[in-house]
Amino acid sequence: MSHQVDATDPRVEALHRRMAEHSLGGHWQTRARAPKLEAHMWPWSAIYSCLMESGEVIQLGGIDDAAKRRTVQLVNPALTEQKSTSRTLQMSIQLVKSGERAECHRHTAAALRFVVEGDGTAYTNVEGEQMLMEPGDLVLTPNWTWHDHYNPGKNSIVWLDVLDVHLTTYLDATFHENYGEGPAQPIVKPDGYCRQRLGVVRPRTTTVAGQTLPYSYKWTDTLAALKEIAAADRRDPHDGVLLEYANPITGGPTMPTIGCWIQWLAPGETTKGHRHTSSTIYHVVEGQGVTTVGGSKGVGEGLTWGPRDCFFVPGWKWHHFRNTSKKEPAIIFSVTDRPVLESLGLYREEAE
Ligand code: GTQ
Ligand code: FE2
Repeated sequence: MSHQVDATDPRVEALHRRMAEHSLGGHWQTRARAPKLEAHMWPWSAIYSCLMESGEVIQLGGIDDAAKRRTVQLVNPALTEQKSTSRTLQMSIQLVKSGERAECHRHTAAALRFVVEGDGTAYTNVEGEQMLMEPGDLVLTPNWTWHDHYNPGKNSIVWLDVLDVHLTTYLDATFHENYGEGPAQPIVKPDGYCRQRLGVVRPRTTTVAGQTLPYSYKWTDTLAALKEIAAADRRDPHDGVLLEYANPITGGPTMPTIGCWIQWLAPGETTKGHRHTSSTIYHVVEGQGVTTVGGSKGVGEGLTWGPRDCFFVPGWKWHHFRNTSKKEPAIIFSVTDRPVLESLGLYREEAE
């Protein structure tokens, strides 16, 4: 026997009214649901042309200005109010032109940069360490670390920013502080300091502080690992050769809230499908292919991608990859909220 609630019954109406007056509600009453997220593609051509136009039109501002950073944000069509890329993460593309400085601050949102374009002369200063940025490098700016960017070179630099700011905001834990002593913190540690101190071959004096530390992963090391492991044919059925940027101290995820991964699809490779509760934002480093998302196993919407395109795969959607080139590998960088789901006991996966 099923019982329906008749919301037009005057007694039910009266109850609902009285409850609302006291800021109360009934489990049987409807409520707004968060929008369902769909896969989405941001072609690099659109991102890049808007970013270059912003370089002409938007003056990089001081620390208190709206344009204290010059970024173009990837906005999920279902999350336009928050201007958010996924429910948890923000991916944006930042431009720092020759001679420009983005002034020093820190925030509780954790951030990272993945370099797309540049001549290796620009740097981010994280907690006093000069981290030179070459294409493919990954630079971590963990929660509450001071950071400023400077481009002393002749050419512009372009990188991806990823922040967990929507998660910190959801938790009412977003805080921000400007550096009080000028536009930039002094450089007190040379480039490479973090790798000398925390790399896998390191001085015995390294102390394990427990918190996430500033770190920079060089592209030469990442690419060498990808090539070696691809040559050894150590592949994941769902992602090709899939490598995690491990936290050098804990061996765990890149940061507590953001996992960074790099994957390699061999020429012509098609992966098997799977789905998991974490969501992922991808950036193609090189190559071309199709990611099929949604529907049931193997059938869904095809996202066709080429170099530098960015795309989003929501949680719990089946997806698989195909490298459409018969000659060239495809390399894809990605960021995921998987560490959050895992640490809360909410990570779940189904696979073909
Ligand atoms: O470069 O410090 O995309 O604070 C968003 C917030 C970049 C940054 C973003 C930030 C930064
Ligand atoms: Fe920042």
